[in-house]
Amino acid sequence: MAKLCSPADIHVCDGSERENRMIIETLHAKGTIMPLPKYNNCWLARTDPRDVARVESKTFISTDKRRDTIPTTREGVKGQLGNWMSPHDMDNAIAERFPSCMKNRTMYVIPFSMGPVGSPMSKIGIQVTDSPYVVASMRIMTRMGEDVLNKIDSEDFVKALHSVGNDSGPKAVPQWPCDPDRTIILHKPAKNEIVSYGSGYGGNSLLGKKCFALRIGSTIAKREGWLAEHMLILGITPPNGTKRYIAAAFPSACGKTNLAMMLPALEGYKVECVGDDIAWIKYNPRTRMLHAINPEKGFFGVAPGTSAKTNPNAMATIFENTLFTNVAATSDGGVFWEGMEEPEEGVTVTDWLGNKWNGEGNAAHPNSRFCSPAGQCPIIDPRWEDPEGVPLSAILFGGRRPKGVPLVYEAFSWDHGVFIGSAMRSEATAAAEHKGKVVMHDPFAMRPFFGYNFGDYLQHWLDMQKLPGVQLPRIFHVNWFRKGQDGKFLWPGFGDNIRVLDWVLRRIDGDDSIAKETPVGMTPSSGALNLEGLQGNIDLDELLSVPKDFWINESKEIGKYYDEQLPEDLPDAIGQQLEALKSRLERD
Ligand code: GTP
Ligand code: SPV
Ligand code: MN
Repeated sequence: MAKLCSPADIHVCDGSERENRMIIETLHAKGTIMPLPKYNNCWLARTDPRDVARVESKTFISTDKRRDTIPTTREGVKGQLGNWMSPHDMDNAIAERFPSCMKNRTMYVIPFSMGPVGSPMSKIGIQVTDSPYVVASMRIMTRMGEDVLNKIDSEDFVKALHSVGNDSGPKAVPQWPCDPDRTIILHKPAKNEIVSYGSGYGGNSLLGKKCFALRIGSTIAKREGWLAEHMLILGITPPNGTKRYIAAAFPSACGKTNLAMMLPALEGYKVECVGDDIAWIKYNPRTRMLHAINPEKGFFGVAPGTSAKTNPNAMATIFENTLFTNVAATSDGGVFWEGMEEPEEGVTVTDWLGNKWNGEGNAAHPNSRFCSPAGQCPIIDPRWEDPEGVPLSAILFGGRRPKGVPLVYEAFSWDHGVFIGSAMRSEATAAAEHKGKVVMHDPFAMRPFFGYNFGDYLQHWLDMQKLPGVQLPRIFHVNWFRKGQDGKFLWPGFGDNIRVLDWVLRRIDGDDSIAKETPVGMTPSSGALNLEGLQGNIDLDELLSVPKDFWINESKEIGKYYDEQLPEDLPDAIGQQLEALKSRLERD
């Protein structure tokens, strides 16, 4: 890589505190980050305004056969389930961008582990990068350094090459080099390789996250018989003391971090956080359950909307040893974003672009983030680094559905649950380059992250039933984002979501009296949700309703999606589930 990129210098990261101070000083001296003296060891980075989110359209998986990566679509239909590139074109894309791209820069070599070092569920990677911001972030997000390097005794690790590139055009921001016009994110599953050029932001550059833990991870998982998913993991202890773990897949910026750290509004419940973004899930022959680890070591969380009211546990986590990106700064050395408590009298705000903020427009970028050590979370689960992972009792799917989709419903079976995951849709958010609030298909919250053909992925999920003696988690769908006639959310969300989790737990316990059958699944029967102490008027009938016309349309839309996007790759069992939904709706 050094021969290709011609760096001025090579630094192999040991992960030490001393090294970290050196990296931070380098970033400070370059003007990439500024100190936030209001807090302990916190820093703010402002990116080039053209480099603020993941770029799905420039993200490719490279395999010999196109169909190994993406389903064959109907003639004339643009595929929405990932982008394929031939190995030849991938080589060319690299050759066009990387030669001498690190000239005058240091090449950092980052050995890192996804998952606790030494856990049988963990995997090792090495990322080469010319961005000290990436080094500082990877140190928070992964287990990085010497321990990991010492574990490497073969070629069995994921190889990740990253350069921010260099666009010296008129719009360039010197302290945040990048090359937006030529940005490209490439993956070669056959060789466990990732190559990323042109962006320093988030999932484009912290290659352990989406590129490794999800895209390459899902291909390894397919080969080895486990699952790599875009899911939070939490532990929940109800008043009866029986602790359970659940995982939940919501699309980007749809509430994973918030649910993973929730402060329950119901008395006597305890929620503890294992992870907020990614779960690696594997059958454990000892318990006969699926066990999950969080492969990450930090949170790269959405800042806007985070407040003492919505997410006090996040607020207690992120004001120490944190690297903020694209949030607003306050004149007293702190940070600010939309939804956060107002700054004190006399304190002025500088927006994420570095301009004085007059209260109009966004102070923070909607996809601005905090990058904080997970161990700082006051409710981090005692087993969050358990090498065996935690056993999953339930899996939730969910998204932003302003209309028609009830607060919660439960799948009739595993096949039905997999169907529900495949049919997930959600409003677009600022986490990627999409414009507007259009409702998009986002199956399993994985649309931007599949490492292989979605049809094969569905079959792999279905095949989990074949594990000998397996006790699979129950599957549910939730929607915190249904809106009333007035355009306001019908459900208070956040800490009150415990009321839904409570119902989920009681269903797992086998209480049949609290659910009623609807065409889409089992929903809470009248009076079954615990609404004790809930403020204000909640239109529960509306929240839980399953409008027939809406769902007839929805089922047609799902059918159209399958037919256009995977006419040849959809497993029969999923097609049958759609037919079953349609006939239940007819009967209704
Ligand atoms: P990624 O890190 O992009 O994968 O996002 P995420 O799924 O972790 O989303 P996160 O928890 O950061 O939430 C994104 C936005 O949704 C924030 O602005 C939250 O305030 C908001 N949000 C989260 N939970 C709820 C909820 O229950 N109700 C409402 N109304 N908003 C919520
Ligand atoms: C997401 O978009 O789902 C994220 C943020 O978690 S990023 O790391 O940029 O992918
Ligand atoms: Mn995410």
